[in-house]
Amino acid sequence: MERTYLMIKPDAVQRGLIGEIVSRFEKKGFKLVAMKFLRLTKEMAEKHYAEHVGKPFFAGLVEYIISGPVVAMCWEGKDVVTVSREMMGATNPAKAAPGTIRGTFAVDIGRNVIHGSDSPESAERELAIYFDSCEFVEWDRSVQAWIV
Ligand code: FUP
Repeated sequence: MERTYLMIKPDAVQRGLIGEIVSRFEKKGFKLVAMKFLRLTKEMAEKHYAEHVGKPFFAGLVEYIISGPVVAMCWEGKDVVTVSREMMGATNPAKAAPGTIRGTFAVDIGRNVIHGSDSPESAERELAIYFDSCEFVEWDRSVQAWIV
């Protein structure tokens, strides 16, 4: 089954949005298989955002992502990479559709509430930054019975 890496960013944690965001993915029918509350080190942040090294927003992005704790999660399910990005809305919250997570809770691209992997390959790379293989929990969600 496909997996993705989702991260509730420091602005959302500060604003008390953890429950609201987790709830959306639970209700959709995805399965939580790993979860951790942590503050990123600068090294982790630079590894996570390696593709953006050298871009004008890189320093500010790293500063923001290490500014407070985040919720690191692995979610599993059918087409979870694509569907979770649809649920998140566009990277720039000003362009995110109403009702999406960013469309509902954010206005600034530099404070956009949540991260989600953009491909299954990115998901595996990112998950390895945050989790050891023994931290992924195997369990059954009864909801899976009605997903065909
Ligand atoms: P996403 O795949 O949605 O995480 O978006 P990107 O990989 O393109 O960007 C990563 C993060 O960099 C975004 F969450 C927001 C931030 N960013 C900026 O702050 N300014 C920009 O111009 C582009 C991205």
